[in-house]
Amino acid sequence: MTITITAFERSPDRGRGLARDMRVRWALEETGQPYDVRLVSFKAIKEPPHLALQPFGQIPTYEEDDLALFESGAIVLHIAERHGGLLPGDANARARAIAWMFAALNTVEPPIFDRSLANILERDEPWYEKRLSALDGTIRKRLADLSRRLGEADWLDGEFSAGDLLMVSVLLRLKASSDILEEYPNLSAYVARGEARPAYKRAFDAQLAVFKAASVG
Ligand code: GTB
Repeated sequence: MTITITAFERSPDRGRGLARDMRVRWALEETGQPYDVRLVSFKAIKEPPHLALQPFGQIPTYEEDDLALFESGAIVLHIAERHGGLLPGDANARARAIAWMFAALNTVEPPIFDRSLANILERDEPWYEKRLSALDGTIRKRLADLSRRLGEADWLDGEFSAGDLLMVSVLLRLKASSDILEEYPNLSAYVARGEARPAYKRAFDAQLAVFKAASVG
C-alpha cells in the first residue's frame, strides 16, 4: 500500500517548508519512497477521524498498510529503519545517528520553537524583549556547542543521516525568522548543504506546490 502522510491544505508558513510534514517528505524522498499526501484543514485535525491518528490534533501523520504513526521524529525514524539511505549499517554508528535525531528534537529544537512561538503570541507582552533575549541566549549556547562539534565536517557523524535531516530541518526554522544562524558560518554552510540535496529540493517543491495551488484556488 502507498504511504500516505498528512499536511496542511493551507500551511501558515506560506510554502516556506517550515511545517513538520516537510521533514517527513524529505525522508521519503531521500529513501526513494513514493507517497500520497492527504491535505487537511485546521478544523479537520481537531475532529475524531484525525484525532484517531494524531491524539494531539496535529500534522503530520503517516499511514502504511495497518500502521498509523504520529510524531515527525518517530515517522522519520521509522522510514530510516525500514529503507536504506538514512541510517548507517554499523550498529554503533546507527545508534549515534539516532542520538543526533534526539538531539535535534529534544535539545536544539525546543528553544527555537519557543522563540518562533514567542514571536507570534507574546509580542505585545511587557516582558517580551526579556523573554526573547533569554531564548536567544539559550539558542546561541546550543548553536555554539553544535558548531564546535561539527567543526569542518560536512555532516554530524560521517555520512548524511536522519540525524542531519532533522538537525537541518530544525535549524531552517531558526534561519527563517532570525539572523542568529549566520553567526555560525559552519552551521550556515551545513544547512545550505542540506538544502542543496536533490531529495530536499523535491520535498520542498512538493509542499510549495500545495501552497501555490491553494493560493490560486
Ligand atoms: N511533536 C509533533 C511532531 O513533531 O510531529 C509536533 C507537530 C506539530 O507541531 N504540528 C503542527 C500542527 O499541526 C504543524 S507543524 N499544529 C496545529 C495545532 O497544534 O493545532 C508546526 C509549524 C506550524 C507553522 C509554522 N509556520 O507557520 O512557520 C511552522 C511550524
